[in-house]
Amino acid sequence: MNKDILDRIEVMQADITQLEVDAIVNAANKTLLGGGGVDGAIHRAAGPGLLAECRTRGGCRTGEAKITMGHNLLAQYVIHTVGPVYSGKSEDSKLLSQCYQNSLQLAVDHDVISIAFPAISCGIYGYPIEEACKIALDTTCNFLNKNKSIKKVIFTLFSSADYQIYTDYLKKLSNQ
Ligand code: AR6
Repeated sequence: MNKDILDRIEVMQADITQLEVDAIVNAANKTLLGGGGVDGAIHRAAGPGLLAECRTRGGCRTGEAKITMGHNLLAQYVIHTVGPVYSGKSEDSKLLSQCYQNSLQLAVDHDVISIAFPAISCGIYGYPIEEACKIALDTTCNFLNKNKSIKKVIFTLFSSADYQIYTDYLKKLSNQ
């Protein structure tokens, strides 16, 4: 994998709500009206203004993405995307890839230079982290190869086990 692309990717064990980036991505649900997991943490940190803005968005389909302001977060924007509920069918991977692709495209459309992702679908929605990690990194590398404007994509993992899976796959890509 091209070094210029890998240099724009970072893996971090952190709470995504604390990151000072242009945009953070939320693993939301179709209502966009908040929930548990990272969605709940983002809404708590952003304050009630985020929910008020989300109410105006009319929900979001699986695989698609919508953007709001970051409100009380350090990030200027929140990009809300809805990952698939893991079913083991082949369409899962297509939809998860679309989440990354559509979030990155929305970021570019809003002149975002730095963006952080959580492991979309890997909590409540049950996507196996090893498979999801490959989809996240492969889709992002393809996108960064075609688009030069985003300078930093941070993959934020909560647990050290998930962090290790991402780090190992990134290392594998850098040896290819
Ligand atoms: N920072 C970074 N990662 C986090 C944080 C955080 N603050 N909190 C959790 N994670 P999940 P999903 C990790 O369940 O599977 C919500 O109710 C977590 O360890 O948040 O896409 C929505 O409203 C896991 O690896 O999202 C939907 O109904 C990853 O973030 C549903 O959950 C994603 O876990 C979406 O489920």
